[in-house]
Amino acid sequence: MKRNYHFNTDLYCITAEELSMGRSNIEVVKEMIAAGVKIIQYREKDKKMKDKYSECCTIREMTKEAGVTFIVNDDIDLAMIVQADGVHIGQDDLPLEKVRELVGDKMIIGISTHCPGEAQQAVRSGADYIGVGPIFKTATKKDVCDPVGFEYLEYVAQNIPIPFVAIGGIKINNISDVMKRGTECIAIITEITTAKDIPERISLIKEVIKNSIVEEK
Ligand code: TZP
Ligand code: MG
Repeated sequence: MKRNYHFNTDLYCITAEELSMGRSNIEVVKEMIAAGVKIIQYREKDKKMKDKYSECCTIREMTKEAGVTFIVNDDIDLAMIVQADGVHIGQDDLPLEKVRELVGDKMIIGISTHCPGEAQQAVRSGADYIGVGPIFKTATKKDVCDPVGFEYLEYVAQNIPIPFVAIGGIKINNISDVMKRGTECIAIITEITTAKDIPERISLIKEVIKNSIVEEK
């Protein structure tokens, strides 16, 4: 039974092909892996399931070979079929307990949360980690709610006993503000997928994260 999930990294990367400057999800994932990213989520809202399946099969092979944790967004069946390491769900998806019944104890379940009540419920339901956001305004996610701000982030850092990942509008210039609130892991989409040189951008982000943590010591 796997119940002690911990992020073994401070950077969680997510795909967004339409915001990847003409590059495919596969190309972007390849660059993320080459840059040393340890957890990657496949997030694809507009493709047919058969195309998502095909991409996820390839990404599963790539991530397995590199020892990278692979999470599939939204689609529980897809995550199971490609033997991803985990699935990430939202508040409007199937109840987490029911997702757990489907995927079993070995698969990681993450859930997006926006307020203390949702975070507490996620813990009670057996989530392995929660998403906390959007921290800042972001145009990447459609139908996104207003930014939750630092107050909720600080609440989670101080009160929620499972790992969390801060997400939404995180850029080079605000990473240290996010890390200062007790964040151990940040999730980023466009600050990485829109970069001309993805490995260079990732190494800069890692540097900024490292320096933010050092500042706090
Ligand atoms: N969930 C909350 S905000 C968000 C998701 C998937 C989008 C984050 O994208 P970006 O480009 O890092 O703001
Ligand atoms: Mg979702």
